[in-house]
Amino acid sequence: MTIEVARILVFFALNPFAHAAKPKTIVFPKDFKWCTATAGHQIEGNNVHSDWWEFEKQPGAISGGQKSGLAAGSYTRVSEDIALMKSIGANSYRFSVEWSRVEPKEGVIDAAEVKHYQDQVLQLEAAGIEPLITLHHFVSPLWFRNKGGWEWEGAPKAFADFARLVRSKIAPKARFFITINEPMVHIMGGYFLGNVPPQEKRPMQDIAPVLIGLLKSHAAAYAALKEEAKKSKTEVQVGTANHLRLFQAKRKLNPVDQLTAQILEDAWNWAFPNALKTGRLKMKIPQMVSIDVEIQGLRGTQDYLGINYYTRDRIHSGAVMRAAKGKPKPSDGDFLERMYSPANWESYPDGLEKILKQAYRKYSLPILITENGVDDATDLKRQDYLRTHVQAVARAIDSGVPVQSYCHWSLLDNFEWIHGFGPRFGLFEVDYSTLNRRARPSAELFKNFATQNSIRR
Ligand code: IFM
Repeated sequence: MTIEVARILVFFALNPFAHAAKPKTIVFPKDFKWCTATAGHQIEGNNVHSDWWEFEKQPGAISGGQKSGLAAGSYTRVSEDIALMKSIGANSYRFSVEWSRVEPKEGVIDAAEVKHYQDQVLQLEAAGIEPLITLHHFVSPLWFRNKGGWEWEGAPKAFADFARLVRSKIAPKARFFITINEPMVHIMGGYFLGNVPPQEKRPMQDIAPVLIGLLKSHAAAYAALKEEAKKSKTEVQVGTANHLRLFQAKRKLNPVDQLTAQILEDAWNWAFPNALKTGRLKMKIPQMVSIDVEIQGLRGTQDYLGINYYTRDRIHSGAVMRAAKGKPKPSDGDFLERMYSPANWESYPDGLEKILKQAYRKYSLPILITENGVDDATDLKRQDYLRTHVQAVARAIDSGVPVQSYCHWSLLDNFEWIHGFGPRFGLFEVDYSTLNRRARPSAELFKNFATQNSIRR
């Protein structure tokens, strides 16, 4: 480089007006995936062989005594839902294959259900929509839960067999798989808070065997998917979808709040993907949990990092301590409850940009945004939420983070777990009395981004 060229470069780098010359539009990579996301139990209906179906029968399990029932009726509306995706320019769809439908009893495969999902995959492929397939999205077959779930010694093999079947019989060309959705949400809800199946309230230290079983099952499914792909000389990318939150000190300069935020971030956000990177599960929250264990076959079992991002948490150390002891003050707002209540989630798009950059620094892996969205029946908040979060993704990409896809949660309104049908996450509204779908204005906005493959900053 000549001195003259270097001088010009330095001039532009330092010149405060150089920003004005920056393009106002960020273009996404040409093979970027614009995706919508759902999960079987939340949309299909009649998931009768699952632990959630059983759980919902208990009075008080779900807000207002609701049940998933027909959900959004998607099981019988596959073509209609694919047409909705097509109408908004989506070129990828994240959905789950319900294990309890395909294997309603241990070792018994339901051929009609296999065919159902095969058809769904074929229809997606014919529509030019790439499947991103989740194998476990909070829901297990009832028989699996009764055997002991992730703690059952047969869990890794059973889950790997299911993974193998999905790749070989249902989606032999699918390139992207998510083994487990939101492992930390799943485990904390089911085994610490105890408000979802299997409804256990254990001391935090005693979640260790479940986490270990889950990690072993993930590793076994990863290996099975890779083997299947190798047999058919195809490629497959496998990872997990992690619910990552931005943890920040509530009192910015308070060192105890800062430390608490850091401890929670390490345990909640990173312990799981770190384990997939290193093969070692390490989790430490003083006086609550201390795990440090090596897991065979786990190291290097993520080809990309899947991120579900919704919000940030402002951490007040006192409130966290009280919540952990189960004695929150009314003024605290229960920190853990809040994590499970989408109605209270703050829109904080800068958090997504920060998390993307941080995740890339940590793992140097491609990133898939596997969920992002907001509960909003009016759609007024959603339009702003969608625009500002896609802008945050664009900024991250512009600064060099290899984000490959953006999945909006959700394609359509659906059964939001313990909150029932109250929350509305859909780009398409569902009228639950008719199961008719209607586009919200955000659907048009999504379409603009997807078809132009760009956004104004
Ligand atoms: O609906 C859920 C989804 O199942 C997992 N991630 C968060 C979403 C909104 O709460």
